[in-house]
Amino acid sequence: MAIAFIGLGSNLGIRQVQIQDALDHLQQDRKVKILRRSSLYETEPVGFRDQPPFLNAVIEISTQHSPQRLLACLQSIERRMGRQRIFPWGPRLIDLDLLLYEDQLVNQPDLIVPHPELAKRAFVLVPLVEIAPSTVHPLLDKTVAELLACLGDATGIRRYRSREKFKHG
Ligand code: PH2
Ligand code: MG
Ligand code: MG
Repeated sequence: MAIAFIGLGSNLGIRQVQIQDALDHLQQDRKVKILRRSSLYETEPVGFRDQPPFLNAVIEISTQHSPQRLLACLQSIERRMGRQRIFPWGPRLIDLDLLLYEDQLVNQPDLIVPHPELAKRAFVLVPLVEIAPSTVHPLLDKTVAELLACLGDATGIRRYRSREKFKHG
């Protein structure tokens, strides 16, 4: 069993329903167990700014899938949920990103772990720190709480639904 962290994002349609649907899909996978989930955060778009605000969350899972297999599962859920790649960094119904997988480093054309943007993105670090502050980034050798402190600027992130409410729907 490996511990992994997954980032969820949505900025089209009924965002909260999409995030919950993605979690339901993941839960149906016998090789994935969701251990913890963060609150839902409403976040200003980063990168391409002229698009609707996102809902973001992070979950911690234990899994028997390899990183590559887990990526394939996440992409399959995105496809089944009808995600279309409009353009990179553009609006999306659902985005499932593999952020961390144990302390493994993966560097392949279709998969880089830890997620290369992890340390730069408050919309990932804030929910990640909420559920697992002492997790160490295996390349930067800092905890995610330290990375968030280094980033300094967590403006544009607000709690949308607390962890408890999110959990029970
Ligand atoms: N995802 C992106 C680009 N920009 N901005 C926010 N706030 N949240 C996201 O999930 C996000 C983004 C590309 O994956
Ligand atoms: Mg993403
Ligand atoms: Mg993605």
